[in-house]
Amino acid sequence: EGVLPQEYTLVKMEVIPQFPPKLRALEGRKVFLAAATLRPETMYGQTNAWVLPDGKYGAFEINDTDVFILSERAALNLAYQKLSRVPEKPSCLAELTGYDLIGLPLKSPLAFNEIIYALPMLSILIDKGTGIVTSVPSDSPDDFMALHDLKTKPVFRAKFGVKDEWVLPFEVIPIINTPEFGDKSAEKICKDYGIQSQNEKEKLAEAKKLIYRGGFYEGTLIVGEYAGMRVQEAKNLIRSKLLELGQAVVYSE
Ligand code: A2H
Repeated sequence: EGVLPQEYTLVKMEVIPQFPPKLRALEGRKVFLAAATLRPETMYGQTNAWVLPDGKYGAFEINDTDVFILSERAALNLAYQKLSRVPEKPSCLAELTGYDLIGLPLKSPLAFNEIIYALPMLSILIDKGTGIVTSVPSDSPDDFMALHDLKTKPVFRAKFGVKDEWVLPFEVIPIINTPEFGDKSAEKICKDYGIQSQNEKEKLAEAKKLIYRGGFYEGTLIVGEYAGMRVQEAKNLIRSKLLELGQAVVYSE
């Protein structure tokens, strides 16, 4: 972790009932996977959520209605940021692993896909953010390669019990254009760098740096309410709107 606090937007990805047996204790509540992102303006292009299969998660009471599924560490931080039903104390309703979350159907704010699914990603750091990541394969090289791996490797899907229909129908959605990388910048940069899988950490880190600068300073949104606007300007407008509508919360660590 760096010296400066990182401020994330936690996007509330709602778990669509009926809940599976492991989540029975949560029946009747509003349950969300809380995904930490630095790119709220990309939420139009969500194709799935990422969880770490072996990661430990919990379902925590945030207030009288909402339950967030995230790491215990994030729940503790949230409790100190006034986001816990019991002040300064996480209140856990169910202990879960990433395996329990794979395949959950989700409804996520701004996403053009009405329903998306929680899927396994092996490079998730459980001690960063919430341990839950929303996937935008148009603009994130990590997301693009992880989805590509699942799409092209039936054995990998089988290993984690991932059904074809949670993955195969989901295509990259163009949402941001940059002069340098076009409108599927993650795909382009992964091709240019010859990246073969989500395991190529060093190349992916390079790709991420390049694309992040490009997307932020040169990018223009091409979809949604702010189509035509520079990413730089739209970012905070979109973030504020998500917060205002109760579809996201601020989280720093
Ligand atoms: B970003 P930073 Cl479109 N493990 O959101 C691995 N990655 C994590 C994570 C964790 N525990 N928690 C958050 N992240 C990802 C969108 C996005 C992101 C796009 C493009 C780039 C990008 C959609 N995924 O991040 O190390 C989340 O993915 C590139 C920097 O705190 C989050 O934002 O700077 C970002 O990493 C936070 O990374």
